[in-house]
Amino acid sequence: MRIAKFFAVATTVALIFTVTGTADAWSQQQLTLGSVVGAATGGNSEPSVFAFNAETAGILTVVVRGQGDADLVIDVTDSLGQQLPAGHSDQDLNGDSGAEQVVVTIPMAGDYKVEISAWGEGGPFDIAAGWVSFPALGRDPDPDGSPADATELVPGTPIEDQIDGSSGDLWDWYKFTATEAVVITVLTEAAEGDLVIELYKDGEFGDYENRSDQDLGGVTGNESMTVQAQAGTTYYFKIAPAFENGEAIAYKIRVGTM
Ligand SMILES: [Ca+2]
Ligand SMILES: [Ca+2]
Ligand SMILES: [Ca+2]
Repeated sequence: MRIAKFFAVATTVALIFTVTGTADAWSQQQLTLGSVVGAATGGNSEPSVFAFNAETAGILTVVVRGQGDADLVIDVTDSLGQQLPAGHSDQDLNGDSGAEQVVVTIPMAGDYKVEISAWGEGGPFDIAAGWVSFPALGRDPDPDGSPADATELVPGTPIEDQIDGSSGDLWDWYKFTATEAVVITVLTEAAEGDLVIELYKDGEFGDYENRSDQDLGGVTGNESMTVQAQAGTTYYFKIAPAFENGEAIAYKIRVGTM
């Protein structure tokens, strides 16, 4: 009996250590709904991360108020770290750099993250969140709306596609796997609409490595991105509208290597 109890305690302790050890950031806990909770964030690279599981589509509200001078930022992302539309707040409400809030449409059931980070030094804050289940807001996953579903780019094979925010097609993901060390260039052309290309490293889909909004030749949809690719590495390219206004943008994308 005593031995069994000891093992139960030992297992629990082991589980706690396991969970702590695999947390993907400075701290991670479940997002508390309906009440104010105290927490703290480290600097910019040590966010406080709250996990949220949505069982339906709906509306998530997150309110943060700093307890000190920290300049806080809210980011609401999907499980891969992609920021959701309207999921970013660094508004410094009423001139208070620690006062942030968002109202985010959660488009489908799944795991999401709320990250509270800080510019410069972190500090303590209060966080409150509210959830309204709203299944009618749900939509099917966009076929290339996630890096996990990125279309492979092949030299010599241009692809014609479009973005249409009004139908939930907010952006398109592409990828290129370098089999040897090469220089790869990705180009977009669009007769109308303003596009950007963002470059991401595999597994780090929250912050881009590089971004093109050069409007080549004065054409707002014409962009290029050049990468010194390493052998065996996959590079991800997100084609997105420069402005979240829901405008449909038809474009052509191609990749070249040298
Ligand atoms: Ca702020
Ligand atoms: Ca898309
Ligand atoms: Ca552009």
